[in-house]
Amino acid sequence: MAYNAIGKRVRLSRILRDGKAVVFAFDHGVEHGPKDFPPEHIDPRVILKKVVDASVDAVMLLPGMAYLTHEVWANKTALIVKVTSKTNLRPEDQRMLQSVFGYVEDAVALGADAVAATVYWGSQYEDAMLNMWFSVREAAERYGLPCLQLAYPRGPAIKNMYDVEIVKYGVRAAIESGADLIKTYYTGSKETFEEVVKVAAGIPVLMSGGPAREKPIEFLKDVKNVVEAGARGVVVGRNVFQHKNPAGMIKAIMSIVHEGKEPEEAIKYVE
Ligand code: FBP
Repeated sequence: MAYNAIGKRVRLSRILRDGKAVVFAFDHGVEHGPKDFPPEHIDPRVILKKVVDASVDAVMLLPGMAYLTHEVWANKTALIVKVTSKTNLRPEDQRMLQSVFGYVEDAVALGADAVAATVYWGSQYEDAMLNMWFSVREAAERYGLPCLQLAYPRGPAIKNMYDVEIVKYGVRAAIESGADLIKTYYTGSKETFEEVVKVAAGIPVLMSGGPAREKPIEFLKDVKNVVEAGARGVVVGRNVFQHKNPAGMIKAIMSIVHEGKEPEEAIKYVE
């Protein structure tokens, strides 16, 4: 086996320690702006310390954020460096495109365990996003870094991006484009998500968190459903950093993903 194949395997196992993972996504400052963060979390180190101390499996950060906060996460959790992004300040017709936001070499230099890049399948800019994805993947392959694809079906022809057939299409495209890990939308039920996991054909699928739910128990039920459907975990941001008890939310999610707890038991971490 080539050196880089070993490297990929070693790094993946640092993220999926028991085959599953809870990843804290914290790239929203660029995609949504600082308005996403409650005042107590405007200093990124504060929220990152809370989730790292709660033993989250990995954090997903843009390169500059990984640099800025390294004292908080280094040697305590796995690191996924996301190298694509966009702002919502762009003209609306260009928001279906992410741009280069760093390089695989930056991820390597920062000590990352994986790189992440978004593809908006179905976007009018799909071609540009695929060029970006394949250049990220090519470099990551050379360094033995696993590639997480945020496989998000979005575009003018997509009426409902949570529709199971649409999500399955994105997941199929993700595996055919060489993703090592796939982050995608919850399709609303365990049964439909089972279909999504089947389409991934063994490539680990992680549920994307989505906007913060009014009732956290509802989010925990979604987590339970996807794990029972065969997902390997979740990549969650807003449902954690917009909750008044982020550490408790991480522990609750971890207890479902890693220990198989029921949502009604898990919610006790935040009550
Ligand atoms: P959430 O759990 O907050 O949804 O985070 C996941 C994520 O994909 C982030 O990585 C990303 O910044 C954001 O959601 C994108 O949000 P939107 O759905 O508004 O594009």
